[in-house]
Amino acid sequence: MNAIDAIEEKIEASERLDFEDGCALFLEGDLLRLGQLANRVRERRHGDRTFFNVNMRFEATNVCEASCRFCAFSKLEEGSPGAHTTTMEQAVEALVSHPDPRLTELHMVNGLHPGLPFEWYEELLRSFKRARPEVHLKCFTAVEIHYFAQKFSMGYVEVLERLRAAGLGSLPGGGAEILHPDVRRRISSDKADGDEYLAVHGAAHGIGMKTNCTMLYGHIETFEHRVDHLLRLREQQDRSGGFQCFIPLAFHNDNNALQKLPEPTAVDDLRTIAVSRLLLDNIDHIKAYWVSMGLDTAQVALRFGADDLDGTIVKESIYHSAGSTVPMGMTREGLIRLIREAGRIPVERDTEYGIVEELPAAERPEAAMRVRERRAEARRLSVLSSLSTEGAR
Ligand code: V47
Repeated sequence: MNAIDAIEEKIEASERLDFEDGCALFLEGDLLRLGQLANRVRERRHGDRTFFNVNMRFEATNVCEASCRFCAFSKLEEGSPGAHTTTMEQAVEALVSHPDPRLTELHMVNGLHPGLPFEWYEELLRSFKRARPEVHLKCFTAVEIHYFAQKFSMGYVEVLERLRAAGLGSLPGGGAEILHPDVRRRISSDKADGDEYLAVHGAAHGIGMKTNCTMLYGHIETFEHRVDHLLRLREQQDRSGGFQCFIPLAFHNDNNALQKLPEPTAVDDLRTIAVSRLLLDNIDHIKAYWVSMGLDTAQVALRFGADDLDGTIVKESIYHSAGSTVPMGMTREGLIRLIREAGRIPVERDTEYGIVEELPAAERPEAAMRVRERRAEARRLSVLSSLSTEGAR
């Protein structure tokens, strides 16, 4: 029996896969067979249901003390060209002027700004909540929480409790990069290390706060590092149980110190989604983040183990600074269409996977529009959405 046959038997018996299995899947697995296995597990959990949300991104500041080699978004110092820190008024305006009354989530990630007091972040959250109390605030990566704890001499739980009292709902998964110290030291040496990233999530789970987790792949790491990363997340989930969703993030190589490296291809994206679904047997959702892998690959990923596409976003900065050419945002209708054309059932969710609306499946998924027509439609819808955003300002 070859390695993949043995792994299939384990999957059929719902047995946990180990490090060697993970490496074999990356190195030996035929892509379509891998996709079938992951799809089986995905359908066991979720059937055809595929999740998305109406959300927006916001970055309060791109001033950052850390110097991650993959990052094209941060500016090291206040006052340097392109450095930006929001005012409270601008932040509230961005939320209030969001054109969609169905908005359920604000996802905020920031640089590690050396000059802002902790109270500034508390006031920012309170201002968001006053403006639109119904919107869930998924804000601050574990790296930011660790930075606050060090800078303001607090424990993780104290930081999280104070932010929660000001309106924080959950933590996004950013900042995981590659947890293995040999890689992390080389790409992001001056921020929370892998154990600290996991400890922040453990602290959040300990006080009943949900979080997501990520992996930045396709740069200097090996497949073994990826498997090691996934297993570290799985062990943390065994300990603390609060990860809702895993999001593999494909490296983008524009405007950063790693720009000589090629970017991962669609085959690598699909393989990574599939292996993640198979190894992470204790995390409910695998997200094909359409900004990171592109609309087309994200749609195919819905047959390779992914059950979530993330959301409408409106205006994304991290990937667009690093060369992404996907639209800045998608309309709700555009996401529904992508999901339906993959033959899946669109389910609009809130941040914590509460159901907002379960939509009917397409009547004839086999009559899907041709790819080019669909792309043109998605672009048209996203232009319409940016026009209506501007109109609302
Ligand atoms: O932490 C930065 C990554 C992350 C690059 O929790 C890059 O639902 C590729 O975490 N190429 C931020 N990746 C985004 C993120 C995220 C996205 C969507 C959903 C969720 C969620 C979380 O983006 C960073 C970093 O790992 N990143 N630069 C780059 N050049």
